[in-house]
Amino acid sequence: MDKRLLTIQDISCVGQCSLTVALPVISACGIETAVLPSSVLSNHTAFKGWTFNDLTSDMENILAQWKKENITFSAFYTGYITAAQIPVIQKIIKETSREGALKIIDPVMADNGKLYPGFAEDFPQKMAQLCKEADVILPNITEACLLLGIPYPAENYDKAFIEKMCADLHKMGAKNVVVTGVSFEKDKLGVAVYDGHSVEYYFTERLPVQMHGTGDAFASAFAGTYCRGWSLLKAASLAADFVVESIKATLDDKDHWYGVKFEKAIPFLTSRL
Ligand code: PXL
Repeated sequence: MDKRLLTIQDISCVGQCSLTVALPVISACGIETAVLPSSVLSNHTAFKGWTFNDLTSDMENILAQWKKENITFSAFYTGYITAAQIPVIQKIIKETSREGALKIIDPVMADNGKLYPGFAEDFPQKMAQLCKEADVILPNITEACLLLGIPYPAENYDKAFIEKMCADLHKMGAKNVVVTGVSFEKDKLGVAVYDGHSVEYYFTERLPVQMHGTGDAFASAFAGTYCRGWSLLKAASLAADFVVESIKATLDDKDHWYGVKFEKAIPFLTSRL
């Protein structure tokens, strides 16, 4: 039986993030992708304003129907969700997992030392409960600090800090840890990958910009390739390269501030599979 992945996150109708990235990217990796929209927003929360329609009760109805149809999944990938959705997601995973189903949790909640708008101060502790059960978590450095309850170091950290962070996140329960946005040299940016034995790194060139949605593009390419059976490091490396290609495809359009043109990098991604 082929694998079927379920991704649970919001639909931001406009903004090149969450489900509008996950569905095309994971599908392009050749993996059947089912979606469970957790909320619908007019656009993501880096715009000046947005509408938000919470779909938590719909998630419960959908689960009840799936159970009647014996619908099951071989992988789960969660992204931007609310605190109230965490127990619902735990139930969905418990009740629809095939044997050995993979749980990939991107603890989307913060960047650059700050929680995204709308998340309460205690949200990271709740997200930590979901991360405990994961096969792989994909935090950026801000999210990793929030999960661990430690101060955000901005740029002031070294290898020992990152490696302790990976070990501490692993101790919390996640089997594998991929920390994104790691940099020890100013023109290189990459990922630290920890499987409970050793920390490995992959770096790309650092482009002189910060763009929205790169975390979702990374997580989606990672989920698609990891689900294909790639190793943690290989999946994280291609996902990092995919993000670089997506940023490069966006750089010449100065007005395009709200996301990355990951669509233009999909041929690159599929050529590397
Ligand atoms: O890219 C992460 C993300 C996903 N979904 C929504 C967001 C954000 C980041 O701001 O606002 C709604």
